[in-house]
Amino acid sequence: MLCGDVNFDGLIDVVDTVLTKQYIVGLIPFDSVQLVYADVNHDGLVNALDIVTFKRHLLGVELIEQIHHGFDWSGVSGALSFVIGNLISLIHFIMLNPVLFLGLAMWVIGGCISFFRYVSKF
Ligand SMILES: [Ca+2]
Ligand SMILES: [Ca+2]
Repeated sequence: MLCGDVNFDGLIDVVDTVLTKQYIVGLIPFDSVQLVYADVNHDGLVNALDIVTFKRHLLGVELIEQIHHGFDWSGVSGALSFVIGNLISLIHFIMLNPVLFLGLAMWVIGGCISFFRYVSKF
């Protein structure tokens, strides 16, 4: 998934620029995916302006903006690894400090019980 990589070789280079030029002048057809990737300035059209953006990208003046088409899973997997990481460190903590954890748990439970006793008086 690389915008600008119209021949799907993992690179945005002069070959992609040449192919896009050939498409614009009608020498070669592009499929629907290639049309999305060739629209490097994201204005919904594949034309000479995209060639300008290609050239600026190749010169390193301006990088082609990567827009994620469809659902982006990186956020989900990041959140998931964060939760799993925290769970693992919690389990580690319990395994390393069982007495401390038990004491903490008893303290929390005891606190809850006395709180409910206090509340139930009313
Ligand atoms: Ca390419
Ligand atoms: Ca365009």
